[in-house]
Amino acid sequence: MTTSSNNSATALAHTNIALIKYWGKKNADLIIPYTGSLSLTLDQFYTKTQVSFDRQLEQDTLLINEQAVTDKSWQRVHDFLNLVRQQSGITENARVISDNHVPTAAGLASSASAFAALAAAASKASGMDLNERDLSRLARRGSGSACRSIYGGFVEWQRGSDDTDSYAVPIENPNLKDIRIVALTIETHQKPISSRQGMERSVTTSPYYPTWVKVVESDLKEIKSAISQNDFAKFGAISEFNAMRMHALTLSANPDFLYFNGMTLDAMNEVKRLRHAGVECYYTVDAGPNVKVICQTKNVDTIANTFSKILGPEKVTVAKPGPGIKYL
Ligand code: 2P0
Repeated sequence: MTTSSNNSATALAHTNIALIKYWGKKNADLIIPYTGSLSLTLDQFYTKTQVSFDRQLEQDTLLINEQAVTDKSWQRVHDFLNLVRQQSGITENARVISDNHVPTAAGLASSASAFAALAAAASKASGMDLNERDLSRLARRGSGSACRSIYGGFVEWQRGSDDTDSYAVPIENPNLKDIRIVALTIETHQKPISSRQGMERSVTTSPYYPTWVKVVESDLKEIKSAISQNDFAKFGAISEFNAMRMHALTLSANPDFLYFNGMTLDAMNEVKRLRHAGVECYYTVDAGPNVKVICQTKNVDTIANTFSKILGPEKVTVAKPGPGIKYL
């Protein structure tokens, strides 16, 4: 008979920032996207999760940063564990202990690192020995962007068409190595509309959605060529306009919605001002008001200092490319 200690595993996953955004599901149950996407895994921000299957537990339990969680986050984790139980044949409930080193203040989403770490720890604790591709497929079922956090560096999520062929792959031998992301905290409050709801509304009501699906195809192709040619200007420009194309899907939805606030626009203008002054940098924005500045090492101090003066140094975090999943 197995004991709980044999059914325990701990994994660590870093978060990622999308340069070509994922925005819209073709299949919401399986989380199959309409388009591919491309991201950079970041070094500083990660989630460490321990999963222990234990037959003495009456239900799954979830502790995040030492706080017991029983709300809809618990439900989402419970649903995910059911999937792991179904795939592995294990029947025990699980104790999940998660430490999130993705400060809300950094304005980065934690669901990518959270579900990547959960997928790795839960699958291992259940006795499954998944390869990276199958781990990416499993993480995708928790949160789409999590499938990219299995790998370090530049990662492409190939949209595929069903559960078997929708997974992330690392970009092999990228020539574009000298990348830094300066994460700016504009606001730490919960967003008014979740990514999940926002995507669905964009898909079902924006008249521009079919065009988005078309342009992402070419944006992906072009950004991969910029990465292989070490063309930072092209890389930054594509990242910036792809993000704006995504946000155009919120403005054109019905009812419309917007993740930016006034400070988001100010920060975007400041990035443009710096760029015109010869400090090469570009912006990207996810489903929230926070701005991430894309730059190279040579300009990172100038950019971080400029925004530290505007926002305060505690609102400015510099990140580098980070590693893929690790078991502890
Ligand atoms: C991305 N975002 O590619 C895009 C860009 C936000 C903006 O993936 O519904 O938490 O769990 O699959 O992955 C955020 O959405 O969504 C996201 P679900 P997820 O990173």
